[in-house]
Amino acid sequence: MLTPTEKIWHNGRFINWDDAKIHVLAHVVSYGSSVFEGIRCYSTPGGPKVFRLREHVRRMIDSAKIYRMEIAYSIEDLSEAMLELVRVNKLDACYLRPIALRGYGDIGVYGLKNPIDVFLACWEWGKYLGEEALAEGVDVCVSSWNRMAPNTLPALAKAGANYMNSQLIRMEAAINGYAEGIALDAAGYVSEGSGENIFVVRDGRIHTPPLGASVLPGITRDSVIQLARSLEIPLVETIVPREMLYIGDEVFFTGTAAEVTPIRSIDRIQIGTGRRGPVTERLQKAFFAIINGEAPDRFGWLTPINSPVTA
Ligand code: PPE
Repeated sequence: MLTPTEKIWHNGRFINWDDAKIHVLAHVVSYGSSVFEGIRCYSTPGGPKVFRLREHVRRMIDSAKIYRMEIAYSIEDLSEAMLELVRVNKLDACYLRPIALRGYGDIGVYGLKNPIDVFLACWEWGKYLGEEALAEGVDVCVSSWNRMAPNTLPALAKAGANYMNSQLIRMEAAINGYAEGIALDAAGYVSEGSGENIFVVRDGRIHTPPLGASVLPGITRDSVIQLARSLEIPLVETIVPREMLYIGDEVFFTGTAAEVTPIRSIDRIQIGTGRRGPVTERLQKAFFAIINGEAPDRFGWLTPINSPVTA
């Protein structure tokens, strides 16, 4: 479970973990009006380094913009504050959770008059789908719940409200004995997991649903796309029919929490050989070598916690 750290950043200053509270009538509690991020800081021989900090902060600002939330801090301000947060809490490897929410003020759906509160928290966090999952793969199902239809809840925004849909997917999967559920989009094509993007490998070619398939524009997804290109593994962003999952040679999830996790069965149908496949393994190795500081950071993905943030 969550191990508290000493400090949480709130609107520009550090407060104690236990003081990071909001009022029950804050807008977000009734109406789900928050945007947030999940970011990992990795331990490397060169000290703790944050993975793709700028891209995560940018996505949070984008999410806020979609919801007309004015965040009083720039990408640089928030990036700097997050590096300081990790330093202040004296953490090495950790997970960072910035959240912007509509706070306490008016009551009612409108919300534009309510203040925007920004909190940045971090804590130590292990593997998401289990330690074994990265090597062995996970057993998952196709969810009976679809992802949000276009023009309902915007999928490109990482908003708290979207995670009500994720919860339905995740709870149903868990109760039925699966590690995770894969949701289809409103048209019935593959979208993503409750908290991961998805990739299908067939005949040496990688397929992943496009942003129009109600997916979160995952930063790990983008990293894997960059890695595949540099390793010259063919990759296409394309509509993926459900049944393509079952006949894939390899299927895997990507996400900040899940990193690159192989899938060994879907709806109790074995995927490929029923274990991590060679393409997944190559991408995993390349990914972990960079984040663990064993290979050069050739894409500029890592920010040391002591480095000044530049615009
Ligand atoms: N889709 C969804 C719905 C999602 O929540 C995530 C991240 C991704 C794709 C992958 O995006 P990225 O992390 O940028 O590669 N899910 C975060 C939250 C999980 C949670 O349980 O909370 C995460 O992985 O940190």
